[in-house]
Amino acid sequence: MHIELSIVIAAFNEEVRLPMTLRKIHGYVTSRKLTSEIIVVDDGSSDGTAGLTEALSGDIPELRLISYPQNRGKGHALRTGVLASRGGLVLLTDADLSTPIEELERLRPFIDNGSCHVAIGSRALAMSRITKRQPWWRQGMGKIFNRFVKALVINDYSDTQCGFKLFTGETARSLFSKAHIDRFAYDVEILALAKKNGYRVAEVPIEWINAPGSKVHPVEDSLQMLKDLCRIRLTIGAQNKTTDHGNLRNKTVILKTGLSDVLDIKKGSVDFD
Ligand SMILES: Nc1nc2c(ncn2[C@@H]2O[C@H](COP(=O)(O)OP(=O)(O)O)[C@@H](O)[C@H]2O)c(=O)[nH]1
Ligand SMILES: [Mg+2]
Repeated sequence: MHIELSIVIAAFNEEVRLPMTLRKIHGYVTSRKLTSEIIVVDDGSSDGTAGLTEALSGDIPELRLISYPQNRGKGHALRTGVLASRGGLVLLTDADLSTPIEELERLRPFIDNGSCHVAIGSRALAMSRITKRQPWWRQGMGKIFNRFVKALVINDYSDTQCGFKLFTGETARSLFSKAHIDRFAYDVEILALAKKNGYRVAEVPIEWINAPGSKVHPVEDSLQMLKDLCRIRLTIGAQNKTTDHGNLRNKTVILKTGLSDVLDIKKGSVDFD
């Protein structure tokens, strides 16, 4: 059976937030008649995440569970899920669905019209709609991290860390098969690999309704993320140069979409204009 869309969710101790998310996604794909699979990767949870996912698969036939005993991090969980996916498109989303699933329709045109291989949700563009903000300290953390990202690895994006990202299936599986970062800096590695390998990426404004119950640890996770940024810099190298990228177009193309947002398409190997 051809699967149009794989939705991959990394879940660590998500027994509270996950059931509603899965029901909403199921309702959405059913109403849009999307042939899909929803892959929940239980990242070594110690709560009922795996059990409830299994129980829900009675009501939600497209649900697939991948579970392993030890917590390895969001990057590892998504890599596992993406490499097991079969969809023509792959959507990554967080277990709390802070970006409503309907926002897929903002990302999808960039892939459907062939202008991009990847469309990433962004909370930091002029047209982003932040209905409920993260706490001030998380916003601060995000801004500081973004400065490090720009200085050390890649300076194309206003927000690398939004959990809502869409890829062509081939692109997702190819990029994640080259990736190594297990924890929260995985997005930066994927975007650096995308640029290095000539994939075109659009940063697209989305809606964000921050959900309570974040599992991110401000000190521990921030330190790990900075360590991983250094690792990405050492392994993939800085991808923030605007010259000397072989066949890559080093030019930002501004496109008008049918949704009347203005967005940036970053660096690809094929001309648009
Ligand atoms: N904190 C944490 N989250 C993980 C881990 N593995 C997978 N995740 C998932 O990564 C996503 C992070 O979302 P959340 O905690 O809401 O992060 P925030 O919205 O950035 O504060 C959720 O779907 C988690 O279940 C892990 O080891 N730690
Ligand atoms: Mg969240």
